[in-house]
Amino acid sequence: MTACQAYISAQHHDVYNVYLPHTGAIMNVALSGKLRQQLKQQHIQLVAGDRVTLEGERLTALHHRSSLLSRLEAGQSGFSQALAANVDYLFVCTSPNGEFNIKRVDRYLAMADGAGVEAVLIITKADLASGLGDVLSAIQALHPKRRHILCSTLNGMGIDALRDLVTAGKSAVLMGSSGVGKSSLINALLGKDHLETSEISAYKDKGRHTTTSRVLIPLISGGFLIDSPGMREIALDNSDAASGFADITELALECRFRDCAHLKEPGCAVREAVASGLLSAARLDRFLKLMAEEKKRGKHRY
Ligand SMILES: Nc1nc2c(ncn2[C@@H]2O[C@H](COP(=O)(O)OP(=O)(O)O)[C@@H](O)[C@H]2O)c(=O)[nH]1
Ligand SMILES: [Mg+2]
Ligand SMILES: [Zn+2]
Repeated sequence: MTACQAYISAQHHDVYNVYLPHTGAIMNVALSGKLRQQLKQQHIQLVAGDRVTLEGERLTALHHRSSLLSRLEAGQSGFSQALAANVDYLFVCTSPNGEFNIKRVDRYLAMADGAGVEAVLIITKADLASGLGDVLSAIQALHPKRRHILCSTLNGMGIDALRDLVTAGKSAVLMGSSGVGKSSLINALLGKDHLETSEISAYKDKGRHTTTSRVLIPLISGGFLIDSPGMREIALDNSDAASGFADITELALECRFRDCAHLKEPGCAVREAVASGLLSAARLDRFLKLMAEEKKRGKHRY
C-alpha cells in the first residue's frame, strides 16, 4: 500500500478530515489501531495542522511538530488541549468595536511566546473608527513591540500586508473571539467566499457562532491557514508571560532582592518606576496576575 503525507484539518469523533497536498484531495479517514494506541499512551491529541502519514484510509504516523499551540482544557481536568500544530504565526484577531481587551491579548501573546510562535496582532474591522485610537495606544504600550496590522474586509485595508506574511510558504492560525471577523479575513485573503461567515449584531458586538467542518485552508505557497472557533476562555498551559513584559523584567534586575515580588519589598525598582510614572500600575497588575497564574499552574498534565 502506498503511503502519502497529509495534514489534519478537522476531527469529528473518530473521523479525521485530512488534506493531501500532493493531489489536493480532502478525505475522511480513521486512525490505524497502532497509531491510536501510540497517541493514547503518549497523551497526544491530533490537531489541525498536524502532518501525518496516510496509508489507504488509515493514518499510521504523526510527524514531528515544529510548533504546538495549546491551552488548558475547560473545566478542572488539568489536561492540555492542543489548538494548532506547525504554524509560524498566531494571528491574534481583535476588533475595536468594544471587543478589544488587552488582558486577552496578553494571554494570546503568552501562549504564542510559550510555543515559540510569532504573534501578529490583527486589528479587524479597522473601518470602525471609534475605539481604534484606544486599541492602538494599548498596542504601542506593549514591550517588546509586536507586529500589528490594521485590516478591514470592507475596504481592503491590510489584506495585502497579511497575504505577504503567508505567501512565503508560512502557515498561520487565526484566533480571537467569535464574530471578530476571522472567517471574513480568510475569505478576503483567498479572494473568494471560502468559509461561511456570520452576521454580527450591531448591538451586541457579538457574532453568531458559525461552525465550519474544514478548519485548515491550504495556500498555493505550500503553507496553510487555520480558522478556529471563538474561544471564551484562554486558560494558559505552556505559556510564557514574562517574555511579553520585558520592560518589567528589565526593571526587576534593579530590585534590591533577586526574588522581589514587586509588592511591598524595600528597594523595588519596579514599584519605583510606577511611582515615578515610568510604568503604568495597570500594566504591572496585568503582569503580576499572569505570573501568579503561571506559578499556581505549576506542572500540568498532558
Ligand atoms: N465593519 C466590518 N465588519 C466586518 C469586517 N469583517 C467582518 N465583519 C463582519 O463581522 C461579522 C463576523 O464575521 P466572521 O468572519 O463570521 O467572524 P468570525 O466569527 O471571527 O469568523 C460578520 O457580520 C461580518 O460581516 C470588517 O472588516 N468590517
Ligand atoms: Mg468564523
Ligand atoms: Zn521589585
